[in-house]
Amino acid sequence: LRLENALRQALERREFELHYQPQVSAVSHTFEAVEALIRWRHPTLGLVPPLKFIPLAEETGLIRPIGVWILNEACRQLTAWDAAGIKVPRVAVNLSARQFSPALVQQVAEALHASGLEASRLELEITESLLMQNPLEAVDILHQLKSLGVHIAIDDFGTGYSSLSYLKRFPLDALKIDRSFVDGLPLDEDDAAIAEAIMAMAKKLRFTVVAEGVETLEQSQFLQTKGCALLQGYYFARPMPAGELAGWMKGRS
Ligand code: G
Ligand code: G
Ligand code: MN
Ligand code: NA
Repeated sequence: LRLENALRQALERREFELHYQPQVSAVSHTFEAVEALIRWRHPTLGLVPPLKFIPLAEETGLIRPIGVWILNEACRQLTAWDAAGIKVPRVAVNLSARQFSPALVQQVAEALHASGLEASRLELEITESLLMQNPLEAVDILHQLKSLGVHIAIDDFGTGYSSLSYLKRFPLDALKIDRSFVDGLPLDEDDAAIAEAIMAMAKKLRFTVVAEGVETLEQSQFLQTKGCALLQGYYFARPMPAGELAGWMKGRS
């Protein structure tokens, strides 16, 4: 309960921050996007990772106001980078199932409007299980989000139970191969088979593929050879505070 109360106050006290992890082109390694990842800078506990508080935020419903803050902050940060001449093409934001309601469309529209960010520079990451909880409602909400112009990606792809027939019906732009399948690349034959199958299917359905958890040059090369478009992982960069991104970009050019 103490954690719950602290979480309740954290928004007012501005204790949340977004860190950003780069995504690069698999072919050219050029910088293409960032994924926003929330952290809680607790006054005594220090930097609390999302796995320690997002589940509680989801149970208590606090994820809804926190989710609104995340959307606004990510969009604001991109336009702040624009103003500073720092070129960050796109930001991906994670959504929890509890945020995925008809109200979300208005929240996204407002975050875009308030920041002035072009909709195509915002990507929303959702999970397969979220979509499969209520596929008909999900299709409807996704179409409304798409008509705003935002991109939609399926996060942790391959770990949920999505019906492949639904993939075709959802208006999706990208699949993110879960890092559990990237781990064993290129030598583990099962991981390689799964990663290749996802990329082959994505190509037919014209989805962009993003690999997460890329930690080695070998993984990066394997994924590029098999047609993965974007790579994200410690091999390129860890998630970092917004203020460190410009330095990271400079350091690699
Ligand atoms: O940032 P980290 O690498 O510890 O992320 C761990 C988990 O927390 C991931 O599954 C990620 O999807 C989730 N997470 C991180 N940031 C956010 C966020 O802004 N919103 C939601 N809903 N989940 C997040
Ligand atoms: O579930 P989601 O994909 O949104 O969360 C991404 C999570 O993966 C974050 O916790 C992020 O810190 C973590 N992550 C990002 N890159 C790597 C990586 O190369 N290796 C590992 N082990 N974790 C990573
Ligand atoms: Mn994600
Ligand atoms: Na993921």
